Amino acid sequence: MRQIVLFAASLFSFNLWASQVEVNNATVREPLPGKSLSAGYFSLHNKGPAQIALVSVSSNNFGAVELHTHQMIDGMMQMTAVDRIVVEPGQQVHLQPGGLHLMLFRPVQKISLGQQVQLRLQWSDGTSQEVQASVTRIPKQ
Ligand SMILES: [Cu+2]
Repeated sequence: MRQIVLFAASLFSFNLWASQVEVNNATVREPLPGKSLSAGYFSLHNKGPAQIALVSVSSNNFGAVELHTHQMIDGMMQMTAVDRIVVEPGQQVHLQPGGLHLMLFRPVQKISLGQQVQLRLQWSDGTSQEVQASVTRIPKQ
């Protein structure tokens, strides 16, 4: 019994150490027929005392993942890559259609509706965090 309690306590402290950011509503869009890229979304909530930035995302399910935003360039809405997504203490940042998003390239296998996609988030403080995103036709937010 005591061993179980100790094990649970160490898991809990590891989670606290691993990240100060809560990740919610992670979704990946089902790729359109014949397309080998997709978009991903989630909400980030910085519950820690310091600014933190998402610096990269990787996935076992995709060959490459980029951080993107939409920007007005020469009067046209275009996607551009961003280096990092900063989350101030207490702040929430939403990745959503028309704004910040993940761009996922080259699925390793066919990505189908209802499937879970693993995402590994790399933070500016050197920690990383794994989340499961569900494959949906329409994002949750
Ligand atoms: Cu994009």
